[in-house]
Amino acid sequence: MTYTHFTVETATPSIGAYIAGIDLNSELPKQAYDELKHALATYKVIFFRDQDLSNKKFHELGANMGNLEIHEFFPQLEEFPEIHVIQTKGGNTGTDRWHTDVTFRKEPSYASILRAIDIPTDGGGDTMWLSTHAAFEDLSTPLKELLLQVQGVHDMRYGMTGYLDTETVEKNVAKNPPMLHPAVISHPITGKPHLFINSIWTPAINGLKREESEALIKFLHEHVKKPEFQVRFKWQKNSIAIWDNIATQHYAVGDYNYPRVMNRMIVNGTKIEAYKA
Ligand SMILES: O=C(O)CCC(=O)C(=O)O
Ligand SMILES: [Fe+2]
Repeated sequence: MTYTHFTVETATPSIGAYIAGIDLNSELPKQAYDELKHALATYKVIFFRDQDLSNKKFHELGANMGNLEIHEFFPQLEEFPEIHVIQTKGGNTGTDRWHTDVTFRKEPSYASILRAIDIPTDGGGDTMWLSTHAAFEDLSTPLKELLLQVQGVHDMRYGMTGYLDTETVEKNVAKNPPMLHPAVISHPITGKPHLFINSIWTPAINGLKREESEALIKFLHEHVKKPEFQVRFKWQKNSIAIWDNIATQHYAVGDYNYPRVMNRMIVNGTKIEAYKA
């Protein structure tokens, strides 16, 4: 596709693109957002620099990308409850693990929009993403064929234990019981296969013997870490990243000691279907 509302510079062959020549403060036609959605589906994560937006304009960006969710337990702006405030001090944040967000839901969120409000002054606090399509394509044919036949277990308790108190974990698990998703999903827009197993929420593969499941899960959690599948983004004030949640995994690098503040919006869920070879 030729983009008419902005320029695109590819970050890596697998994933990521820098979008420039667009001012998100201006009144943009629907076509500009259609192009952004196309770029998002193509590059899986898109990056913007120097977008000095009011909360209203930031919210407008989100609303134009899709239906926004209000998250159960993240603090939010009073005026725009869909804008969540994520404050972390580095170290053991819980998001310093490769993951796809909320895969314990039947319909995990489709996209996330993150903007830097206050970032470490001495470097640190980058975010990384990987393409679950590239990770799948890199596997051998027999292993691909096995994965196409099985489902992953997605369990909130697995991801939250050790990060939240037992009462909070159990309250949330009661509302979100463990869920099965195909180990390889078909992307709802591109139709491409994506590995759908992640290290925060997926403790097991259904249908295998326990030892087989443990060995394969361990292998897959390591496999996705290949640098060839990844991109790393260094934040600046007024940087924005939009990622396709179900086409990627991400990792918030915890190498800082600073009250890092981000705003986040989430575009609501999308139906997950198995990839049919
Ligand atoms: O803080 C970040 O860079 C990303 C944290 C994260 O995992 C998320 O926002 O879903
Ligand atoms: Fe996340």
